[in-house]
Amino acid sequence: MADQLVVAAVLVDDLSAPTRALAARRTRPESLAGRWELPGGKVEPGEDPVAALRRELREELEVDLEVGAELEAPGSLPGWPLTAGLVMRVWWCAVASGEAHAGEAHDALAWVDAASINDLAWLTPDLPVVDAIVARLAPA
Ligand code: 523
Repeated sequence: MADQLVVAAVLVDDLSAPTRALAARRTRPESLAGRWELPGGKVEPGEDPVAALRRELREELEVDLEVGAELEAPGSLPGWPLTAGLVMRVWWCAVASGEAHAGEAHDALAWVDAASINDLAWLTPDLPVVDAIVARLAPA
């Protein structure tokens, strides 16, 4: 069976010169509660991945996105591997309208810079993505 695609946003303060990215702390399931993630979720059958990204961020954080370039996974991988059977694609994004608010899926949000991003307890599969982000954030 093909991998289930998950999409996530690196929501930054400024797409052309990012210094801060938004981390979100999960409320569920219990095994992931309290861990930080790049916000996103599963692509539904037949759904365009970027449309899914817009839908997830609207549902979870009440923001409309400006979607920038994809954060390419290393090598020839089609995306960032999560757990078995799940692969994640990630896009640089900015807020086009709205202000990010934690809804039911999250209980805290944090805008983190290169110096503080690794202070958070990230979901393990997000760690390689965080490394790639840090490498591209300008000092705040
Ligand atoms: N991850 C993950 N990192 C990350 C996201 C957005 C998701 O490791 N940045 C994992 C966590 C879950 C799976 O991908 O095991 C699906 O993400 P989830 O639960 O946020 O997707 P939803 O909200 O679409 O899931 P359902 O409510 O179950 O449909």
